[in-house]
Amino acid sequence: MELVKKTFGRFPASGKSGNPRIMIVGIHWAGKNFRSSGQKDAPDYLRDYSQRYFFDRVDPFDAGTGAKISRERVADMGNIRLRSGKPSAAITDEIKKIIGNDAVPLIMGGDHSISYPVLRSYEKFKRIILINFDAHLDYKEEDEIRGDTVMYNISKLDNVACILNIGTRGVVAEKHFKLAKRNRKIKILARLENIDKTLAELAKKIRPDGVYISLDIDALDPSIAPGTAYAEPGGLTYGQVKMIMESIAKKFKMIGMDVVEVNPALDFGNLTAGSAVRVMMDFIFMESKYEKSRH
Ligand SMILES: [Mn+2]
Repeated sequence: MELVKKTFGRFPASGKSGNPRIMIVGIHWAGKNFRSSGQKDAPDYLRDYSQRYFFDRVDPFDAGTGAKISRERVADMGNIRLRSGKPSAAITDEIKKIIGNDAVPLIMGGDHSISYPVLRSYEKFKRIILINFDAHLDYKEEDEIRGDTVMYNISKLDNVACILNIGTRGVVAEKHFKLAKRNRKIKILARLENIDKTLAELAKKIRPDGVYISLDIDALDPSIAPGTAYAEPGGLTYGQVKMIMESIAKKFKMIGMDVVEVNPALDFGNLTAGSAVRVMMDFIFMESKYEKSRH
């Protein structure tokens, strides 16, 4: 790991606090994305923006939900040192260590391809539900791990029982969409108001031992997240994502999250950074708020 001077939200850097539950990690990797490679700059861009919080001095409190956490609960581990040629192995190794300590990784990508080496680290979980907030299904049936093939490849992992897509709306080749629908692990949430019912059905059917959230920032509406390579109108509002996050936290053990595809070079007035950082905070709040009420 490479420690950073400016930590996310000014939370303690790794090693300086006792036994953090949430470990923030940056992965500055933009894989084989042909549209742009700016996603690799996102981790430190989001950290810069998050300096407006002062969690080195005050405990985070969300006036919207009443959630409060101790700042000792979170640590910023810095960025994963990517070995040249083998970034994917380095990612899997580092995330495995975090999971091995019973901590929850909160990851800043990077392009969407990073979710594959991350999910591969979750060996100790056997029936994961992956909630994929994304305008696209990222489902091309090709073995090379890229942003547009990542969910196909994750669907082949034994420990991932289901991928629930939320925010799907991009203009794509119908062929890939049809192939995705044929895969019994892939689900698409058609109507947001059905979220609680859908989660309840999945809980019953799969009995997951953990839920992992992947947030491709293009799931959000471009009016609040323009800084991404494949922005599509008609996306989720911040409030919708927050509501869904709370629904997930009430029901399931949250085992990790990534926020991917933020491209600082395409951002406008820090809007994308503001949305991404706030959703990350909500993950921290919700994971903590419902920790004791589950199971
Ligand atoms: Mn994606």
